[in-house]
Amino acid sequence: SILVCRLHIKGMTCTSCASTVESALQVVPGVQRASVALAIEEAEIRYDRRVISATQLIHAVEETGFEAILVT
Ligand code: 9UX
Repeated sequence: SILVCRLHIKGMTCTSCASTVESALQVVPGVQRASVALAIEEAEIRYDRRVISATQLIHAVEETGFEAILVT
């Protein structure tokens, strides 16, 4: 039961910010793939919805200190 979601992430200003968010997402149980595009301030995450929800993915981003909003 694999889904893809995109999150808009506020406050990332450098590549290190983007790496922090990307790495945090990649180690979340249920996440199969996560990539962060700094230029468009977005994360695209492929995840198993039997393990984790989009809301929990948002919380995982916010633990790194950035605000996240569900795009799709
Ligand atoms: Mo870059 Mo982000 O120096 O919080 S790591 S600004």
